[in-house]
Amino acid sequence: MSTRKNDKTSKSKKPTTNGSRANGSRRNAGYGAVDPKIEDLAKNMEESAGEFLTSDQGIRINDNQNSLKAGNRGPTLMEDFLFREKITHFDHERIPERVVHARGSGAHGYFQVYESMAQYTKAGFLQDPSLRTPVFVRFSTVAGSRGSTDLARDVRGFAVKFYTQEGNFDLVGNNIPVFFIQDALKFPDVIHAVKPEPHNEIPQAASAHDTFWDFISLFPESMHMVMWVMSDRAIPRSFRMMEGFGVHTFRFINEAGKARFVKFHWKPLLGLHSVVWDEAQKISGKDPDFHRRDLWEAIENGDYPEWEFGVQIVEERDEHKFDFDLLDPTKIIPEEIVPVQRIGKMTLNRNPDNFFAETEQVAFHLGNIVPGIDFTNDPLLQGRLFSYLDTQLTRLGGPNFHEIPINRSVAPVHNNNRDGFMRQTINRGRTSYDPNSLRGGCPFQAGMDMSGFTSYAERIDAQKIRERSPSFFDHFSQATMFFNSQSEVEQNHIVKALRFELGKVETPPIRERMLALLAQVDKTLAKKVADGLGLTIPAKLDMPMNMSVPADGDPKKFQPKRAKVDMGVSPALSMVNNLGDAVKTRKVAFLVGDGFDELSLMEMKQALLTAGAQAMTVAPHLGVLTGQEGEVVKADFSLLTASSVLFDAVYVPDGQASIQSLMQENESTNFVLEAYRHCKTIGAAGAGVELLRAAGVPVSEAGVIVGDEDFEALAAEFIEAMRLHRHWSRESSETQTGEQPLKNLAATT
Ligand code: HDE
Repeated sequence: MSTRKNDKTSKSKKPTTNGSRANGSRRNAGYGAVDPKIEDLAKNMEESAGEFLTSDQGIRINDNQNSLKAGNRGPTLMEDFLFREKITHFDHERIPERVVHARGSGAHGYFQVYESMAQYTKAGFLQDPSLRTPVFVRFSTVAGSRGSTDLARDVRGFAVKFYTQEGNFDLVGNNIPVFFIQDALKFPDVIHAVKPEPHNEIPQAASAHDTFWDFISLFPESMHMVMWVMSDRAIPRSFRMMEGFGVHTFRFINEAGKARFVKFHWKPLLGLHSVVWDEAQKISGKDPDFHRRDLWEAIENGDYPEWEFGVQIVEERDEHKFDFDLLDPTKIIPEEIVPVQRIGKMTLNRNPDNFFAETEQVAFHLGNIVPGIDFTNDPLLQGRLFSYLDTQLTRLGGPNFHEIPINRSVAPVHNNNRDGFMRQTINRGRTSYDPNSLRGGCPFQAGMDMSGFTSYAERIDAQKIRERSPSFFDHFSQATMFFNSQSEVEQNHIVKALRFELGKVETPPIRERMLALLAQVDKTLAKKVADGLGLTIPAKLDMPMNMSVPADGDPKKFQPKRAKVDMGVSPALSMVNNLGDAVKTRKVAFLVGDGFDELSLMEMKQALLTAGAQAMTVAPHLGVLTGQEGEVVKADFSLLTASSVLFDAVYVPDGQASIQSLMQENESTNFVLEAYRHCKTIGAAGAGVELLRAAGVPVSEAGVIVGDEDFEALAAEFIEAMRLHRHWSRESSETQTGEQPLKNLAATT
């Protein structure tokens, strides 16, 4: 039973004889007219259907099976230019992976503003609700290498390139609104600490090791971010179900030149959802491409992911009215203080044609901005302005990476930059300097009234100094606010995550220093983590912290302040307050064997499809399954090729014979029991309940939906249960804190 919706994009992939795509749906992928970026990329597209095989020089190849040899058992001849070309190209197919965010997945789409933002910004793409601006988005993990698992506990990159008519605007954000460090100078340190340890390159894509926690335990400004990374935000269910944040405070500038501070947000229409840590670890084995596959399949199925674009705007006169510094990237502006205005929507509706050409070669840069948007003096932002251009020189091999199709602006490019490796542009004419008279002064500068970019004329009157502002010194208040804003279940997950991570640390003093820091955030949190580690919380913070004290400096001014400001709670920070639509696009596994009851299967399938979810059969064997009335359905997976961690919910249709055949396989009871333990919605019709009982799943528990005859009502109840995403009440207090084994579920039935 394949439940995929009509495959819109695959139709468009039919090659045409002229080598370009028959791209009706690409052209009309929501643009009305032609998407300028699709047109632009088309110039570089190649498809081989109906074509001769050629060398890179265009020579038609007659034999691609044998190298040129002296006799059919003799040595290969140096002369074989076809062999040498093919092997040489292959030998050089790899480029360096990104030093951070190496593992990523991309998609194309478009952005549209809801109404003109002219009051705040003159940015062209934020003026006209009828204008669709093409975008390319790349999601990523940070620490792992290119082939690492999607489900690592990690920050997710959320980088958006807007191909605006005024040039590219890159919003290079994350799914967490703060960062570990306040000064870009510390970036290599925090990244070296989290990456696999240098002597043995262990562990891959994991922060649970000594060097990371050694650094963190000596670096209290990271505590707010640490709370986020230990929360379920760091193990999202899908890229489509996570928020995005610009992190830094930026500026909006309007036509009159008036500036305001702005923070950028992405709000997913599917709500915020995560998996649980045990599930994440198992997915990493069963399907390390889980997030990549999810994004790809959603787009192929026509379930286009959507985010609303949000802004928090602060008047310049209010810059100092907060308990924290707007320039400090370890702080958020709570939404309850400055609401997030949703000003537009981004839709991802097209998968890349070629992973390397697009997702791998895309180069984001925080410095790619357009008139109407500008920077602030956030020291992390300032450092990033250097890094993103610089890193591409090594990764993409020279200064011409802006010419790579995915990076190319749709706005025309004319300047006096010249030459360099792999230059594509053929600049005509005699002049490559400015001013010139030989070319009439062209290309010429644009006035501000012609979209010429002018930096915001911020007044600066200061001493050159290596110092942090004391307004950056409160490292704990917002960490405490984040922890206090979580539901009990979410708090327990943070405790478990810290017990896991610090439990993997081998050096005892690192654990102790961390407990002392956690106690600054919340004493109960620290106590629970300490209990799990079999330690007590040290009486005071180990010194020194933030170690760079200048010879003539006062060491105290570099020390963190204890949490003094009670910031209360921010309900917006809890994922359980942001459920959105937890049914749409979700995958439900139907456990089915031969002899299933057709009605109980079809009623549920139909109801799920109507609600926008997907139903997939998992069976003792692949091929087809025959129902008790003789109807056949296709098995999408066997119990060997699927696992409950890859699904959002499980349903067992009625049918005595079906249940008997399922029960012969241990995997079927594991399947439902694991789904139960991960708090997923489980349903069973008629005899299906026997499978739940055999697995030890208590049928009276929250989110376990059973029914006998009225399959329509059963389906409705099942879907209502799915809306909650998970049934956390099943996590007993013992299981939340970790060490004790799960209770014997069989005994409770
Ligand atoms: Fe990045 N970061 N970063 N970063 N970052 C890179 O640029 C850097 C930071 C983010 O999908 C690199 O092209 C410094 C914060 C994303 O291609 C590099 C600092 C945030 C991506 C770099 C930061 C980010 C990167 C590596 C501290 C969230 C992936 C490859 C000042 C707001 C973009 C590359 C993609 C990638 C430097 C901190 C987001 C080395 C120096 C804070 C989403 O230039």
